[in-house]
Amino acid sequence: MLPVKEIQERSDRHPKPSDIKFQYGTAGFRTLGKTLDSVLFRVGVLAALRSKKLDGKTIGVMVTASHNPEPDNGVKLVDPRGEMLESSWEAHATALANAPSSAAFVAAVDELVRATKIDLSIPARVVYARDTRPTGPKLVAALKDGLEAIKAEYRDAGVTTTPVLHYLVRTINTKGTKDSYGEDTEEGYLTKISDAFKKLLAGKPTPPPLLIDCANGVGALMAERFKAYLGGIFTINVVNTDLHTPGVLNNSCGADFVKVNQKLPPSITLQPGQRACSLDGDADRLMYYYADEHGEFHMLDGDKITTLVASYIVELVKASGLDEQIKVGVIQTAYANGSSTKYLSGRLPVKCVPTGVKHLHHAAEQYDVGVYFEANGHGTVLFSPAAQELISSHTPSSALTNLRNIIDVINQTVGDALSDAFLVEAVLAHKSFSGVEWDSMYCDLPNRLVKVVVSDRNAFKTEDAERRLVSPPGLQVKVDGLVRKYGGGRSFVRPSGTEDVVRVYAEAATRAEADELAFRVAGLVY
Ligand code: NG1
Ligand code: ZN
Repeated sequence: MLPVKEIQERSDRHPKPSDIKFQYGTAGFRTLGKTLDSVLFRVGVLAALRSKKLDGKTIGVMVTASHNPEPDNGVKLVDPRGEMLESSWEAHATALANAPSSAAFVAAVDELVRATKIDLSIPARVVYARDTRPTGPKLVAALKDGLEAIKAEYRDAGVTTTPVLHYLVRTINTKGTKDSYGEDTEEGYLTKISDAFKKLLAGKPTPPPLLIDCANGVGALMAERFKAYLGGIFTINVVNTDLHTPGVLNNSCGADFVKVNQKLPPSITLQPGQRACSLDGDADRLMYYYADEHGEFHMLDGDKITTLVASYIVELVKASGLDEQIKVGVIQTAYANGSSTKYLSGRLPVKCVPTGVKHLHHAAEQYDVGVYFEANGHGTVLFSPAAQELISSHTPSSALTNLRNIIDVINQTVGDALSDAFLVEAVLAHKSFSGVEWDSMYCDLPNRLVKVVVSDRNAFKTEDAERRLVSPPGLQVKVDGLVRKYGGGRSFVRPSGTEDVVRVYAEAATRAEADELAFRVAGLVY
C-alpha cells in the first residue's frame, strides 16, 4: 500500500512553484537551485519507486549542476549498474515533478505504480550525494523527506563527486557477486583507482607533477584525498580549491571555462612545457592543456583524450594477440572535432550519436571495448564482460597486465575526471609522450560554439545524430548555403538539453572563418 497520507502531508511542506515547468533532460532536472525544493522531495519518492520496480536494487541520486553557475542546482537518478536513468522513466520524472498540488502528486504516483506494475511491498534502497553548492543541504533535506515519506532505506554518501556516487551505486549492487566492482566506500574507490595507476606507472620514469584546476568544486576534496593514496609515485598540485567563498564555483575556471573560451583560467600560469588539467564542478569532465616552448596555450580536449586512449588500447590488444577477438570502437557526438573523426575513422570503427551520456554509453556497450569522450571532456572506456573475461584469463604478458590495470584505473560507470586524468598520465608515461607529441596526433580544426537564446527551443528538431535540422522548415537549407561558402566548413544547430538555448557549432579552416560561420549561422537562428 502507498502511504498516501504520509506522502501528501510531507508533500505539503514542499509546494511546487506554480509558474515553473520542470523537465527531466539529459542532465536530470537542472535550474536555479532555490526553485528545486519540490522537485527534490518528489525525486525522493520517485527514486524509491524505481528501486522497488527493480527488485529493491539500490538507486543513486546525485544533487549537482555540474559545470553550471553556482546559483543553479540539479538532480539526477542513477540506475543500478551506475548508469543514467532508463529513458522511459524520464517522462515519469517530469510528470511527477509537474503535478500542481500534493493531491495531484499522490495521484500521479498512484498512476505510475499502476502503469509500471510496481510491487509496493518490495523494499526501496537509495544512496545519495551532493556537490558543494550552497543550495545543496536544503535540497538534500527535501530529498530525505521524500525518501522517508515512502519509507525507503537510504544511505547518505555526503559531499562527493558525481563519479564517486555512480561507483557507489555499482559497487553496492554487485557486492558479494561475481560482478563485484570493488568496495562500496570512498576508500574503496580511491584504493582501486590509485592501486591500478601505481601498477601502470611501475618501472616508468616518474611523470612531472600535474597541476589540477578543481573549478572550486567538490573535485578539490577528492583530488586532495587521492594525494594520500599515490604513495609518492605521482604528485598532484591542486588549485582553485576554494569551497567557501560565494560565487567562485566554476567561475573563470574549470573544464567548461577552458573548453568554451579555449584559453587558460586566469588564475593559472603555465611554465613552457608544463601540462595541466581542469575538472568541472562535479568532477566528471576533464580538459587537458599544456604550454609549448614559447609558453603558448594548447588545449587537449575530449577528442584528444579519445584518440590517445583508444590508440593505446588498440596497441595493447594487438600486442596481446587478441585483436581478432576484441574489437575496439569509438563513439563521438557531432561536437567532435572533424580532424579527430578523420584521424580515428582511418583506424577504428567510429560512430556518431546524439549528445548526452546515455546515448554514448549505450553505443559504447555495443563494442568489446567502447571508448567515448564528448569533446567537452566527459567520457570513459567500457569493457564488455566477455572482453574482461578474455583479458583476465589469457596467459599474462606485459601488454595484458597493462590492459588489466587500465580496466581498474577507469571508472566504467560514468565519466570521471580524476580517474581519466590518471589514465591519460599512465598512457603518456607508457608512450613517453609529452603534451606536444600527444597534441601532434592530429591538428584540431578551428571551431566555435555559440549559444542563441530563442523564444522556443522546442521548435528546433534534428535528425542524423543532431547534425541536421528538420524544423523549423527551411532553416537547414540556409545553414547548408552558408557552410558551402567555407572550404572544409561544417556547422550544425541543435536545441540544448540542459539550458534554455539553441547551440550553434561551426568548424572551418581558419579561426576567423570558424568564428564568422558560427556567428552567421547564429544569425539565421535568432
Ligand atoms: P546540451 O546542453 O544538451 O548541449 C551539455 C553538453 C553535453 C552534455 C550535457 C550534460 C555540449 C555542447 N553539450 O548538453 O555534451 O555534457 O551538457 O551535461 O558540451
Ligand atoms: Zn559535470
